[in-house]
Amino acid sequence: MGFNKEKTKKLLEDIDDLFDQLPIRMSAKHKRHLKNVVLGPALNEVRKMIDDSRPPVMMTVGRSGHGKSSLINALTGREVAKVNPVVPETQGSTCYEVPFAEYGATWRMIDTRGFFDVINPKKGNREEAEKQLKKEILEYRPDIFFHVINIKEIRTMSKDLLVMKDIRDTLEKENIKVPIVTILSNVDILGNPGLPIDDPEKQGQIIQGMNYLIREVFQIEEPKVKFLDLHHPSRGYILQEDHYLAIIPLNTYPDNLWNIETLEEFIGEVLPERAKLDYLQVKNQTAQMKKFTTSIIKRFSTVAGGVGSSPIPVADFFVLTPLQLLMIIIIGTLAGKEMKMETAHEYLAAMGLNIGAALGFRSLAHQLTKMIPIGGMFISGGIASSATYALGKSAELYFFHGKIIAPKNIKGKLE
Ligand SMILES: Nc1nc2c(ncn2[C@@H]2O[C@H](COP(=O)(O)OP(=O)(O)OP(=O)(O)O)[C@@H](O)[C@H]2O)c(=O)[nH]1
Ligand SMILES: [Mg+2]
Repeated sequence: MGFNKEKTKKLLEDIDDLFDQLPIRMSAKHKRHLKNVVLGPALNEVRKMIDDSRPPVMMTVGRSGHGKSSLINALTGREVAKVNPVVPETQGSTCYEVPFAEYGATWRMIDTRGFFDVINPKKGNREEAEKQLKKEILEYRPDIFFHVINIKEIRTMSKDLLVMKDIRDTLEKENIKVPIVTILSNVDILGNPGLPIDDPEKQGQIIQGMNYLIREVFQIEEPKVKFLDLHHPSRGYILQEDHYLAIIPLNTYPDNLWNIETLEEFIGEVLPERAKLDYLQVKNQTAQMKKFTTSIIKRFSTVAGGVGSSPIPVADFFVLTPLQLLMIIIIGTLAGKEMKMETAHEYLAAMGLNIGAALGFRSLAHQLTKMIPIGGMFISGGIASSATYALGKSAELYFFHGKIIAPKNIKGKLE
């Protein structure tokens, strides 16, 4: 599974070869033209998607023992960061490159320590902490930032929270976005530790904690709050007027994880596009992946429309098949299949096409064109693009939902 760079390179070369083997009678000049306007841009699109993508960068801050390392482990699902080690006095960070070999993805997790432990109300070391932390932020440029606070100590943390807000505000003036999520950890031991987290009494205490933050610490009088989960306010808020400053309560204790999925989903929504692929593949979030798929289908359909600059005979519709096969494989890969030709075979076979393992590309291409609704003698750009769109949607329904709906029965059009 996954888009590792080597596999992508190989697949793009194979697709390129396929184009050269196309059984078409058109002139070499025309064929070259189509390669330049249709296949070339599609291959570049995929190359760019893979080359541009980079690991998501996530950073934790917070007081010692509040659960920063536990959060990193809960998110990655591994023991990446040491939990509860002997407390050293130095400030600084550890950067963990976390490989997910099975997806060809990597995450960069930065576990900081000590910044806030120096903020002492009497000594007032706030400036020093702020300066240090800014330096680290500029060095690592996190896509998202987790300020971890033990919910039981929330009433003594206002200084830390305001420091974070200050840092964010000053960096934003310099056009550096620092999306902060305030994590309220240890909700399991809030109130009566014997009660389950979903107990109404505990839920009420969690909500009180979040409201306290908003009203007493950030001093927002009439907060416009969006619940991250409509049916469960206790699962977290986004402060709307405050540029997705989110508050998410969690239990990151390994045996009793609670609400991690709300945070995971939120991360998937706010990461920059380039960092999404590596994140979403690992987290396998169907809703976000489908958004990605939709944009791929649209791009490929638009590119397929490029044939229209010179309408081609229906018999030569083959020219689009390398592009369409590539699209099918990409959609399959986004849904968790392997990035190789067999993934397209699997889809075509599921659609009832006769694809024996021994069949060569020529018959594969032929079968594919049979499935696509086209009327008339010539294909214009519009038809090429709507046919490609229908094929993409059909592949999406198959790979993401296991539904078998032929492209000609796809409703809805490319907007
Ligand atoms: N019950 C409970 N325990 C937690 C939770 N999060 C962390 N812990 C425990 O709290 C202790 C400290 O957690 P760490 O993740 O090491 O905290 P840290 O912020 O990384 O601490 P430093 O590395 O010292 O700065 C460990 O024993 C964790 O198991 C939580 O949500 N619930
Ligand atoms: Mg730690």
